[in-house]
Amino acid sequence: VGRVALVTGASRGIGRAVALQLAREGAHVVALARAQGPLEFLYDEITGFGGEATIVPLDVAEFDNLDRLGACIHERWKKLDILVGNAGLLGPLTPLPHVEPQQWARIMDVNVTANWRLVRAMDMLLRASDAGRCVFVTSGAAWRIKAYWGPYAVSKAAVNALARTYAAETVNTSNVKVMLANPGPLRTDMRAAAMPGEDPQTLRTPEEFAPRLAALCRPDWAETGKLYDFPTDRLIEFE
Ligand code: NJP
Repeated sequence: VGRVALVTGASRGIGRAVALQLAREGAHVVALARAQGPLEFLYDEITGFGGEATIVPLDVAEFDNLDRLGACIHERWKKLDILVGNAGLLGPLTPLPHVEPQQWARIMDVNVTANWRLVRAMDMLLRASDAGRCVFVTSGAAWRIKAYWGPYAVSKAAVNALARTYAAETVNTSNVKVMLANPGPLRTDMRAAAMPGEDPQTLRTPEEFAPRLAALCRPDWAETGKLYDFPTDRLIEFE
């Protein structure tokens, strides 16, 4: 069996580019998102160049389904080599007092709790790999605080803590490495929704970022608990 990679939010944007990159590098990509049509399109593209993929049309916030997905991956491969927690939601850009409770709950479910549920469902499978690699896509919004980005910033700060905690829990007991990746502004639907006046042509693309993220997933990647910052092309250590 070759390397098996689970990528969330693979139907478009950054996740789609990462799924294609990992498939080109020889991984069997398990591509998860809600929209089935774009996933089928991705499947055709990957198998078209001789790659391997399995598509999973799922809402990442349907937590029981993540446990079931873990059971399916266990049954088929007995391991997971790469987990990319990329699915994310921008949520409302509004002052904190105006955020609706359901909006707050949804963004935490999708951006934070789903990633913890993935860790919970995939931990044994990542440890069963001889070089388990886990990358969570975060955002500079977590530390470059500005008005109206509250729910998103809070959710990404939580993702940072989640990844670093998982790194601390795996560092001495497994071959698992856990990284954060900050894409910076990239030409995607999410960025266009956040910055409607911006010219997308001025932005770098998910296809430029994907090889850098894929490098964090290679078996020879040795770092854990750090953040790869694409805008500066630097590794950032905490503390
Ligand atoms: O976002 P977008 P990006 N269950 O909206 C999926 C971070 N980031 O590629 O379900 C399952 O184009 C959705 O699929 P679908 C950002 O925070 C970005 O820009 O079919 N999947 C789609 O595939 C996020 O964490 C920038 O609608 C769900 C994907 O997620 C990651 O990068 C800068 C889902 C979202 O595609 C990808 O963002 C930065 C659910 N409930 C951080 N909800 C940037 N673009 O500039 C959504 O610093 N998805």
